[in-house]
Amino acid sequence: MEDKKMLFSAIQPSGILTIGNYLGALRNFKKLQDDYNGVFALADLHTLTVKQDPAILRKNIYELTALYLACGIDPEKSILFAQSHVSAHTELAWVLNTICYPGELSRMTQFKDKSLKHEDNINMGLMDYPVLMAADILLYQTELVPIGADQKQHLELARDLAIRFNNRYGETFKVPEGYMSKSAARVKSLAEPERKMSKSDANLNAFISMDDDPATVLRKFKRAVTDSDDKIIYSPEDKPGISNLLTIYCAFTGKSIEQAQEEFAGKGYGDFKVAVGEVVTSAIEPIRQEKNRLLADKTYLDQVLSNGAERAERLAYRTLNKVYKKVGLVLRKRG
Ligand code: ATP
Ligand code: LTN
Repeated sequence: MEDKKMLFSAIQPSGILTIGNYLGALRNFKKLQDDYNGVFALADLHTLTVKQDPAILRKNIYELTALYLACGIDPEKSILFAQSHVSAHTELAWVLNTICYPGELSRMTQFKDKSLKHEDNINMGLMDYPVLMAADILLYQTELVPIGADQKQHLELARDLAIRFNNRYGETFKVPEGYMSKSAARVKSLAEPERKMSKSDANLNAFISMDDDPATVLRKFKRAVTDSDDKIIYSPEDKPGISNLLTIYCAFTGKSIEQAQEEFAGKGYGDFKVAVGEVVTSAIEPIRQEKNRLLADKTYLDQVLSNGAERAERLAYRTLNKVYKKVGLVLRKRG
């Protein structure tokens, strides 16, 4: 790989992604891959921490691979692969488990939230999730990790584990920094604009999925919850619905909130919602079509993942072997 800093990020193939995931994650990945050696994973093992239908998971893995590519991740420039294809991830997670304390994991916000949400399936994997995530990151001597605000605590743990390991066994891991894009919109639900837009929302009208066709996008925006005063003004406290639509409009057009307010001064919510629907459609429809084109060619997608895994593996085992040596394991002699 080129002499650039390493960047790692991952997305779980746990459903069809929303425009929130696109603006908060995928769109930034595409931009960052030019300045860094990008390593992008499908965090497929992480998805097993909540119940999955195997057939749907398999489909989602291909969907996400195709979506990564359709959003502009270049498999020549960056490494795109599935976490489960590189066993060094679970191997390093095991070693990191031995220096991580249960209290560090049981107090994680995501663990607490997901335990409440999935009361019938509070499993060890759900609790250990951040250690596997730390292994993902540390294997690649990563310097930068683009993440959403919800993953900040997990990144902090990855840093703590890296420092703890380095102190105990000698310099081994780079200590990664988080990257939260300032322009990354925090997209809210269209049905309850106080809450974030989430792909696992039971109400399908609450989110725009990257798989929604233009008619669906328009229909969902027309139904989006707004107040009744018909003024297009940004004020998240008093007008969360309209403010969210303004955020989305600006994120997709690159306009400032002031410019958008000016553009729609004197116009009603109806016109504005149609305009939001149009800018969103014109950005995501070509991606959707390209994704569907790629999805029809599973052989190509398998090949991309297989090449990615091979390249990822080489880097990952370099770090894992170093770790095994440092802790006193004897490396297997081959041949
Ligand atoms: P789930 O609904 O299954 O919990 P999610 O839609 O919240 O999932 P994740 O898979 O947890 O999404 O997140 C992938 C990435 O997408 C996160 O790191 C985060 O940066 C980004 N992201 C998710 N939701 C939003 C949002 N509403 N606005 C901006 N970015 C988001
Ligand atoms: N937990 C993350 C996905 C994820 C990740 C990672 C992100 C798994 N491993 C390593 C950054 C770095 C999520 O759900 N967004």
